[in-house]
Amino acid sequence: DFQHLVTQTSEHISTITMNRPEVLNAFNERMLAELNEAVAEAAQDEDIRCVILKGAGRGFGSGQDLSEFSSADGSEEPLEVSKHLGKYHQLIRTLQKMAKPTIASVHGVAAGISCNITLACDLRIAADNARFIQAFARIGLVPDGGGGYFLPRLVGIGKALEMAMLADEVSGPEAERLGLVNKCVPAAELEQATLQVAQRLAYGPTRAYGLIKQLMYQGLDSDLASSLKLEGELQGRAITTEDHREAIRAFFEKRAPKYQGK
Ligand code: T3D
Repeated sequence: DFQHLVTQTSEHISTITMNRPEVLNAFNERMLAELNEAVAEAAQDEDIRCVILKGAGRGFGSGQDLSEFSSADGSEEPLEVSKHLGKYHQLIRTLQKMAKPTIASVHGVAAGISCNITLACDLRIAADNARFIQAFARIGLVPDGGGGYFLPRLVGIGKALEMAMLADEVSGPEAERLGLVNKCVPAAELEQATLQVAQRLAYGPTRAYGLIKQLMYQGLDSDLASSLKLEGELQGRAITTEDHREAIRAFFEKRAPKYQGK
């Protein structure tokens, strides 16, 4: 049983809600451990074909709980920090590697590492009241949780440096203009808008989505020759899936395909 998360699964969609609203869902050690567990479970479960990550209460998340900060007890050894960070890194890697789509549904504040966890999801849907803050420089730190990797790739190096150094808030509409989020909707419509996208994905060709993730994320770090080689390998796998065969049958039968995620 989770103390700081609410998880719910229906129609192949797992919704994981961070639930420490009194501190804007700041990460204490327990919530981080629970999120690692919940995300790993969702990654393994073949019945789950899409994962939504969101926050309870007033916002998505306020980053590391400052009362449990590595330096709060005076221990500032680099090893201590890396031990702590390692658990965030595990989360980021699981989100990126899981062979199914992930969506961050963001309302209110997404600060510090909470902001960067949204960047590690495949899609971001934001409410117009969203506030993305690279809060790290405000407390003399560098963006962690994959911020140095995802942020410049999403918004370009100039904007990434501005967000990281000035640490100003970026609103939902501005985040949409920057390409930081896929879509910005009125706050009252966020839940429905997220669900609509999640449902499309959850009833889509899940195996292909997993391979698409691999192709795109590996493509970020490779040259054209390597990417073309990888695409050949992955297409070889996609073409043998039951969902691909079903799509071809459906095309000739002039009907919508019924994907099983197999
Ligand atoms: O080794 C390592 O761990 C390195 C890892 C680093 C990862 C990081 O994430 S570093 C960045 C950590 N986060 C921050 O620095 C953000 C701190 N919070 C804020 O700047 C503001 O709270 C916000 C801009 C996020 C939101 O402002 P606002 O005015 O909407 O809300 P608020 O009133 O400041 O916060 C509401 C409550 O949540 C408040 O408690 P209270 O006064 O009602 O009892 C506030 O203290 C609490 N809270 C907010 N953020 C955190 C927090 N408590 C603990 N940790 C927080 N991060």
